[in-house]
Amino acid sequence: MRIDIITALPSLLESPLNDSIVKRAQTKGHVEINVHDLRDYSTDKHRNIDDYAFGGGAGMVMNIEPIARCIDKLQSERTYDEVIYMTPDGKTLNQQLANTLSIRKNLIILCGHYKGVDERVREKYITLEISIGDYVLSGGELAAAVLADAVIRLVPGVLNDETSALTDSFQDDLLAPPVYTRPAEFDGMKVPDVLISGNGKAIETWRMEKAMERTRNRRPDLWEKFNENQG
Ligand code: 6GU
Repeated sequence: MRIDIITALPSLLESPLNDSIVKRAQTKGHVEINVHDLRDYSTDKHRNIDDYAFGGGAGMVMNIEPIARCIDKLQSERTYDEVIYMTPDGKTLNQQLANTLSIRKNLIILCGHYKGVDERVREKYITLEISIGDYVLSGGELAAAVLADAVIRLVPGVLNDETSALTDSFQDDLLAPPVYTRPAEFDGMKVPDVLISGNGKAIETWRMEKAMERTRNRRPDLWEKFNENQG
């Protein structure tokens, strides 16, 4: 998979994409991430990428020209499955959307900033608009890092048995069960006996029960979905 991220603030994306699983995915060649500084595609000598909104009002609007030059160049080099715009009015990201995107080959992610991008960018280029939840961030960069992380860890080959996505919360509409490690007792608090029993079948049953209990208590909305899907 190849991801091209277009941003006016490339430094914001550096550390989230260069650590842990996302970094290993790149080192192992499962994913190639290219961050493009929108100012490099600016047409003016001050490297401006935004301007006042027609009709007035507070906040700057990102110009279409630098974005168009950047996307046109990328699309002349290869075909993209989606051109994604990160925006609070997009479709809310969930595990299902992350799964869908994880089997795509080439993605462009455009990070919005200030009051957003000129509407004509969305009309001409954008095929998918994504939000990461109902709250407002200063820009799309952190949202793009969240999206990239959620998608990349699902790319076939990125996770090993140890980090398997199969037991993640949400993967089957259930939250994950509690986990424990050594010591077996801390301050009088004991690890549940079943986990030390060596009885694989009993452990599996316990984890399923706890996952269901947790989902019922914390996320009645997910619990309903889970039960619908059990047929
Ligand atoms: Cl994608 N962008 C911004 N600016 N704020 C957000 C968001 C995106 N998703 C949730 N809040």
